[in-house]
Amino acid sequence: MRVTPVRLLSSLASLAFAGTAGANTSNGYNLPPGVTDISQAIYGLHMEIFWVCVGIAVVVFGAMIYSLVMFRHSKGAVPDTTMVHSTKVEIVWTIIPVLILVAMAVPAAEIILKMEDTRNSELTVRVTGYQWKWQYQYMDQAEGIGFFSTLKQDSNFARQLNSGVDPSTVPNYLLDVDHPLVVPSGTKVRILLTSQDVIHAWWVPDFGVKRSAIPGFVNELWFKVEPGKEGIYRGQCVALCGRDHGFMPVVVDVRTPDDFKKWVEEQKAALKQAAAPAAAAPATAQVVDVKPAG
Ligand SMILES: [Cu+2]
Repeated sequence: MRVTPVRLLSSLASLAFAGTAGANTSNGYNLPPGVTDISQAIYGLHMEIFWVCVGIAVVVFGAMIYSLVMFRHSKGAVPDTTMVHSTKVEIVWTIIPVLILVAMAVPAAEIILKMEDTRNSELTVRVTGYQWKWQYQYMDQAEGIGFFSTLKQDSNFARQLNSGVDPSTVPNYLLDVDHPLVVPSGTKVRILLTSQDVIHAWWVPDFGVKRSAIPGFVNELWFKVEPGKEGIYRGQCVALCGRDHGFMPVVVDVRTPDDFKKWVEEQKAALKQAAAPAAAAPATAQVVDVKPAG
């Protein structure tokens, strides 16, 4: 197969798309701007720093190329040795990069502080990583609701060796789950993140959040999806956690606060119904249960 420039470009583009892991707001070439204040601040900072880098490259390479062309040997240029070990030059080319770094560190630190501020959250969800699935347990107004979130059946079937299924025919292949995390928009959602076995990491690119889930530790993160940006957002486990690391995606279903309230009521009603037969069991069964052993 001949490698034409067009073919090369298109395969590079598909690589870039593969790297975005289902991010809804990414164009495939850049970070996704995302749907939260934090993700947009991260994107803005990333672009600012990018243009600083472009500026530095233009100045440095411009001076270099200009010097190479204008003062080349064939033009009879004579090396100027007066600048070697010049204290003045050393000071200037130390101070300028330091100033640039400090100027970049200030906005970066501001955003990091904002990311770490989990105060005044309105909904907390405990998220636990397992080989190879996620568990979501709600607190606050959705206390009592909890479930496991595992890879969707069609993806799980298609991924098996010799399944005979073409993965490209499976919608959201390896990026869909049976039970997504459901959260309300316009609400500060705090995630308490841990793991039951090995280190995992919870990542949703469009929320600008990614943190390790470590056994024995609880890490915090938060996000607040802007109203009007409801929808399905996808991410992945991003800490190599064993054989099926690639098969424990993260799916977040963002709904309006009203729809979320409805969902919570439905879940609670279902929980009550599931508990009902046990409560209605004959009293004799309970007597047997409490009999002391021996
Ligand atoms: Cu994992």
